[in-house]
Amino acid sequence: MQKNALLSVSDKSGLVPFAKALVEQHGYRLLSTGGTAKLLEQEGIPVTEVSDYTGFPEMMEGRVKTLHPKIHGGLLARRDKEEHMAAAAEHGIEMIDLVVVNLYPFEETVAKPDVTFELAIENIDIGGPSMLRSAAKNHASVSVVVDAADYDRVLAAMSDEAALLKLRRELALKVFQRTSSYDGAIAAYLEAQVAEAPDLGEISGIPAKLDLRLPQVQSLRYGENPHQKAALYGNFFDCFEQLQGKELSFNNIIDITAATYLIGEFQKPTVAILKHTNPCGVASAETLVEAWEQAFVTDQQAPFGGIIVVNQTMDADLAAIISKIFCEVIIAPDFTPAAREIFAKKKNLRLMTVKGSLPAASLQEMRSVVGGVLMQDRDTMPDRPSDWKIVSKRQPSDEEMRAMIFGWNVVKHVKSNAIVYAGCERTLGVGAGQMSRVDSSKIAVWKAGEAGLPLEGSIVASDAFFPFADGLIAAAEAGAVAAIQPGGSVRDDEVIAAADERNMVMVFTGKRHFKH
Ligand code: 93A
Repeated sequence: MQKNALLSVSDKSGLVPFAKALVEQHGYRLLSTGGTAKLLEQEGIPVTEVSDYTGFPEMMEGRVKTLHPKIHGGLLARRDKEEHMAAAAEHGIEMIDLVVVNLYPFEETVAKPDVTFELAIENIDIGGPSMLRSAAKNHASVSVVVDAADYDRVLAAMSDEAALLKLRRELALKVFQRTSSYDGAIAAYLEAQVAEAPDLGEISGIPAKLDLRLPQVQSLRYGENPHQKAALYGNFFDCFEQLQGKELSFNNIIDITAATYLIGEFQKPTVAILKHTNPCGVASAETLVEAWEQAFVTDQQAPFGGIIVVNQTMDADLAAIISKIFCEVIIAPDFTPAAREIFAKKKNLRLMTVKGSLPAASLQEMRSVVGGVLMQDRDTMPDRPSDWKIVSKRQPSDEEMRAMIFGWNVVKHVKSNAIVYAGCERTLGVGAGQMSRVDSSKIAVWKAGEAGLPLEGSIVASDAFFPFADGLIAAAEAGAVAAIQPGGSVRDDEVIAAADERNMVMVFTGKRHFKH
């Protein structure tokens, strides 16, 4: 009787000599799917296309090639059962004695960094595993080869009936091992996709399901207050290294996070001093020492017990100045050995370095709420001055523009309602966390007054729109000559008119930066 072998492989290595031997030495007729048949034809090996045998073309972009009763009947029919053989004869189904299949390269596909979900799905092989399973189930009569390394063993066993039967059982086992690991890889990929699936497809990185299995990395002495127990979870210490000082407190960790995000806005040498997550003084300059002087004068009291963050290696010059002040934490990309030596005398002072860039996890932030957590993308979408609109009659000078960019970068990091008065790359007064925007403005003006910093010629930055003209008028009276705000109030016209009357510049950013 004519023996049939079905060959359908994605990885075609070693196939040609194997196929040749099947035909020439063992008298097989070969059935093959499109790509495999093409290769065999090119090599002059006689082959029948599965589509010619079944009478059905390969269709749906190859999704349906071998899923046909003439294939699966030929693989699954029990040769020892009359009824099976009669059904096969009735439907023109020939027996298939040997199946050689390896699968669409799913694992290799999803291992590529740029793989799309669609490509991964298309690489889920359906017909191949179906044939492998049919043949493996019927290994009493069918040899099934899923691994090219077995080609020679199969050929060798063909002349020995007992050896072939024994080998078939082993080959069947290999099939189920392979299909189960293949399905395992698909399941693992989909599991990761489901976990990462954007909720409603709107915000990237916001998972449909949150599985917070973060390890506890440090139990903290206490929480926000001494009577509250607390611990730190996750990868905080992948991002920061503590060089010296007392153990970090719960509040320190929150402040370090706020300080790191704030300093990330600036490229020029910049110093920021924070207290309770709010910046009290920020300045950029040619050197850190100059930046420090300007940041510090904004608020000379608040830094006591506060956090200082810089964006360049801190040297001994600045270390000598800062070491005279009592602060809780200093954060820098690095410290020179001389700076380290100065700070070493202050045993309790916590020195932190930032290790590389922040992990992807920090692109989102979480807050606990009754019965759960809220997650959102961090407010990191860049603000491009080229997207801003100058809505006033007067155009800003270069210096005013620089001051507005600076003020806008700071106000983003101040608790709402947030008002920042700034000069060219330095804060002059900060008003944070008030229930009314006008009150925040009043506090900022008062703070500037306390610091002896005149606001004449300053700019004012507001994290959300001025709902009425009163806030803007108050800023103008305090000395501001330009205002930067998102815009979008129903009374924008009145606010712009008030700016024009006072010859002020007004910039609408189109984007607000609430920080609740
Ligand atoms: O798309 S499939 O799941 N549908 C099928 O009916 C089918 N039959 C065989 N994939 C199918 N195959 C797979 O095609 C095999 O497992 C093999 O990996 C590949 C060989 O295709 P070609 O011979 O065209 O290169």
